[in-house]
Amino acid sequence: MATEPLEKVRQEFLAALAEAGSDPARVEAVRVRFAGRRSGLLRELEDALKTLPREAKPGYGKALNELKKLIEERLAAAQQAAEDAGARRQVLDVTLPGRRPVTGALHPVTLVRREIEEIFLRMGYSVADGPEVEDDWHNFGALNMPPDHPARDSQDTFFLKDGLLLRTHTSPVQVHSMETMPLPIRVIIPGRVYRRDSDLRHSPMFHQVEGLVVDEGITFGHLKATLEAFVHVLFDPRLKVRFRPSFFPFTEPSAEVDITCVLCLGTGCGMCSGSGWIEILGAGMVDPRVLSACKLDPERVSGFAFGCGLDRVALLKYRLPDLRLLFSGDERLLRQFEGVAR
Ligand code: 2NM
Repeated sequence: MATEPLEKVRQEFLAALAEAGSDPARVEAVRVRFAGRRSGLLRELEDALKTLPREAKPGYGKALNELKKLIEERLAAAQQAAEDAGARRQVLDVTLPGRRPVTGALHPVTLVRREIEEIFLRMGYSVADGPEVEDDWHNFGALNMPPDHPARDSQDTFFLKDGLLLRTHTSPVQVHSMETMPLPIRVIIPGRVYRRDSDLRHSPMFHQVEGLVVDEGITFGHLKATLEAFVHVLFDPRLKVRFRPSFFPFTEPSAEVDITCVLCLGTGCGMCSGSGWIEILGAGMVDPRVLSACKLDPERVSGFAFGCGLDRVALLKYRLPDLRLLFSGDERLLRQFEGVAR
């Protein structure tokens, strides 16, 4: 039979290809040997067609075309397999440098909260928390805010049903502490607070941290030293701390506390409106009426308390330009805090 050489080549091809496996170089060698344009075996078989007697040509030609088709198809499949295997080898290349896993980042407010907690824990305080939904007594009444006090105005407070409200400060937790903790009391209370206020500098929800110390013999001197130590550890030991007389219903005397501007260190800049000072805390001696309301004897014990806005501290600490960034959920802000794990 004239087609015998075709069958031989077919079997050789299949054997060679099986042996080449998915090694790209060996698959290529098989291609050159069988389907190479200049000297491949297929080419020789084509040339042989011309030398056949006329009656043998149609049968040979048909078988040759089938063989060509088979070789082309099997080669293409083997080349694809070799390529896939190569890609898999690359995926598994253990010598490649590792890819950094996507990790979360702590929110700047969480970072400063934890930092502040740590500072006060080292000074012997404990961290307390309490409900965000409070009653009138804990948010206002016990804090020496009579019913007609402007801070109770519905402009500021989110009132709920059944006499409940969203706490406007974390002070109600201080009230709970005084009602339940044994002396000496040393607590700080970080948490969310709510006020009906929303503009460039105010968010209806913001974060506060308040502190409270109650014991026999607590003085304004203790308050000053505590807040100075706090500011020096949190920001910078070079900062000055200034107490300005002020008024809060729940403390007497009361003060607003300024620190040297953290941006210009006192020379005056946009951040401090040229004054060199930034207000960061309110503080004072717990009013005797508040102590009495919490069943403590103002003749026997005294205390100091302070409060500050965590969000503002986060802006100062991380030099962020806008309060609204903190609540925008913008990943680009958070990405900058990746790896600032604390
Ligand atoms: C402030 C400023 C001054 C404060 C007072 C009390 C309590 F419960 F002891 F009376 N808690 N927090 C206080 C005092 C809060 O925030 C600006």
